[in-house]
Amino acid sequence: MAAYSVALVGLFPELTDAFLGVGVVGRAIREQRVKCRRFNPRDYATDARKTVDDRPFGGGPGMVMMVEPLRAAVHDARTAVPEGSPVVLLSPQGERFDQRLAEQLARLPGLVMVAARYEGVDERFTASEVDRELSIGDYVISGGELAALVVLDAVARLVPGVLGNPDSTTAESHVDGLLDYPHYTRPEVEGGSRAPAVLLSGDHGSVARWRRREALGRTWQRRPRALLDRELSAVDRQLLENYIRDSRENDTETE
Ligand code: 9WO
Repeated sequence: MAAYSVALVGLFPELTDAFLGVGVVGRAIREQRVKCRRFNPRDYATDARKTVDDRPFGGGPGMVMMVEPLRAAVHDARTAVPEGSPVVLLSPQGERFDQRLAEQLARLPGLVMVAARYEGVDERFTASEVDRELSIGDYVISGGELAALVVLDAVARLVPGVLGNPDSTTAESHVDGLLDYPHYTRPEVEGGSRAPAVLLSGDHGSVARWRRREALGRTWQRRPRALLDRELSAVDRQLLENYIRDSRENDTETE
């Protein structure tokens, strides 16, 4: 299997080191299922001071990342990834990144991801070099590096062989549009609260039905829109009705 190739373009490559060394992503890199190279626009600055930013035309606070050092870094980054790997700018103005997009990106041979700093990049860089802009959510952070790592993590997990057991992807939040079910471990009673008896029953069918019911119920309570967007099977509808009935009974008991 060819490795999934990622090139990260940004001013603070050392920010990504700890993350790329640990856990599922760290192992994927050690096993060369995912390759990650970094390109620092500062290394491509042409003046003696290594300038990568300048004052915004029109005035105002802060600095803007200049086109040329970024463009030169992206050109080298492109040579490190296969043909057909898009250039992605992490940006609050971008399309919202979600599991569906992660699956779409994981089907490509690789990615170039550009992390901005300061007040952002010159719009002419975006227009000439960037294929798509992605946002991880509507909040202000100081730069694109953390967003690039979020995208890299979500995509790397979907690369074949990265998760040993393919089951463990499908059990998690969002993969089939549902939230995850609740988890419990020892002790059986914690602070007066007992873990659900069904999970200790050893009855795998009942455990699977209970988890499905909880996943449907929590999605209904916390992401009602996500349920409206999908067609439920007869079994799922039954499980959800059962959950809703139970939750209404519990409501009236505490009234
Ligand atoms: C500044 C600002 C000012 C007024 C109103 C909204 C505003 N948003 C921002 C802003 O997010 N500025 C960026 C912060 C400038 C470039 C560096 N920053 C950044 C954020 N890079 N990448 C992100 C980001 C955030 C969420 N998802 C992907 C990338």
